[in-house]
Amino acid sequence: MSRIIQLATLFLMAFALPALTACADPKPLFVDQAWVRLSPSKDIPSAVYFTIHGGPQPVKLVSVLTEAALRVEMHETVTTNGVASMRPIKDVDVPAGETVTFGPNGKHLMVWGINPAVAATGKVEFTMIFTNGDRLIVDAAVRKMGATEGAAANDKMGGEKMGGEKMGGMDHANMSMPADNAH
Ligand SMILES: [Cu+2]
Repeated sequence: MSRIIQLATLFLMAFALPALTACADPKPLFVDQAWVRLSPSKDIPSAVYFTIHGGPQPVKLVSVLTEAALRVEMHETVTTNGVASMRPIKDVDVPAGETVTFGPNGKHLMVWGINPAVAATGKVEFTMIFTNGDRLIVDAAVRKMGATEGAAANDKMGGEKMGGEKMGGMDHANMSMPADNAH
């Protein structure tokens, strides 16, 4: 009987020890809550939002790649006098242990030419490259633009106002638009 208990104890230790070790490590750099606001037209780029959780050391996000689209750019929306304009950004600082949000009316990815066959699977895979050498594979959930999805997205963003549902007619090429239609 005592032998069985010993074995059981060994078993528990074998499973418990790795878990304890993992707890002692600082949290790694990771990305979650990634989603694509899929453009209804192939002439208008889609926007991608996500949250970066900083790891033990400060890094920069320097590049985002995907095989499922023609082009990806990192953008930042800045609102001045009620008019939002976007500019491409080269990299994004991710301080150690802090959260950086890519969200509506702020930083976002602008993605041109998402392969419709990939979008139809409900997710698009991105590779995010950081200055520490990390290459994180991130699946972004596809949401088509529309009232229902917009409301759901709103909930997920903590009720933050999103003006994006009406952006169908937006001309993205001039990189400037009313705040109401901003990303
Ligand atoms: Cu943009």
